Amino acid sequence: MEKILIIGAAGQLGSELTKALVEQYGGEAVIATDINPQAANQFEYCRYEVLDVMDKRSLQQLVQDNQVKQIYHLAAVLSATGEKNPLFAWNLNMESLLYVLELARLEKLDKVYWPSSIAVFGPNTPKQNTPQYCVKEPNTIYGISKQAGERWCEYYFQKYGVDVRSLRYPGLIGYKSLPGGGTTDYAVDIYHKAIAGEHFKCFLKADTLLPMMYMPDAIKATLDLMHAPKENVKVRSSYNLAAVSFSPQEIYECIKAHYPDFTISFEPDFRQQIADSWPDTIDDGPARKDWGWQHAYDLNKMTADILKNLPEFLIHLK
Ligand code: AKB
Repeated sequence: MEKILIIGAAGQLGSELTKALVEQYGGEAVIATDINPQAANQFEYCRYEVLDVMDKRSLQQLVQDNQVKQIYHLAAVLSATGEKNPLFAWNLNMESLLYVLELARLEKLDKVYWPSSIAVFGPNTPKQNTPQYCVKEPNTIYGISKQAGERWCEYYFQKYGVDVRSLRYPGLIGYKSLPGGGTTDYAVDIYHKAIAGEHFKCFLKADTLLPMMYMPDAIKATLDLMHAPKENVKVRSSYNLAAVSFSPQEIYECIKAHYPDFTISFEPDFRQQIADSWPDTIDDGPARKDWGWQHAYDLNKMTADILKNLPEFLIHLK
């Protein structure tokens, strides 16, 4: 049986995407991998292997031994963590992508998925309705690695016909995993604090507008793109993708409508500069036109869903 391999399956996106892939293709068809051995108990519904993506040989072996035909390469160091150790972030983000693209070429894989991000944009990018094609000049190492990665993806498609597909995710918000070192992750943490009855200290200013997306929309976008007929996938670097934009003040007010005693204070740190370099809103017209992208969740609908499900999810974790 042909297999789908997920690298970085225990991360924020990976844990939910792996589940969705198992629902579509069956547990037998999916191999989840992550560097974290403790993550095994998260994957009762499919095979789990410990894999360091920098271990080229093990990755190749896994692909060859299991008739792997698709790879979702999700492992990455995110923006805030990347700034603490830029060379490590560059190495991991770039080298691992190159291994995967090269493997896809040599082993003639059917498809590869690799996530990019709004972090490819920088301070000279138009901030409102940021178009698909415009000045980028990212100034975080994460953004630089994503921009370079996009160029590699397009190169492998044009030069070698590797069917690699990619999305520039906005900040992703889910309740099934904890914040993972991103600048937009304040919008994950804030729900945990509200439910725990704790005060929330926000590391961004109250009015910092950023593009965001609820996880079910992100999963849908990813699967829609991967299922789109090849000829419809016209952007081979990475597609702009959007749902909602909001600020810390706006998400706070939305949560406060459910938890009236919830309190917040704003103490911006180095992540403010990262957030300030990213767009306020994104124009994702090409994704909507080429493969019919539509989002379903706005801030209110997302908040209601998270506040309904998170308490039960946390009980389950214990
Ligand atoms: C981050 O904040 O680093 C990520 C991203 C926007 O790619 N969530």
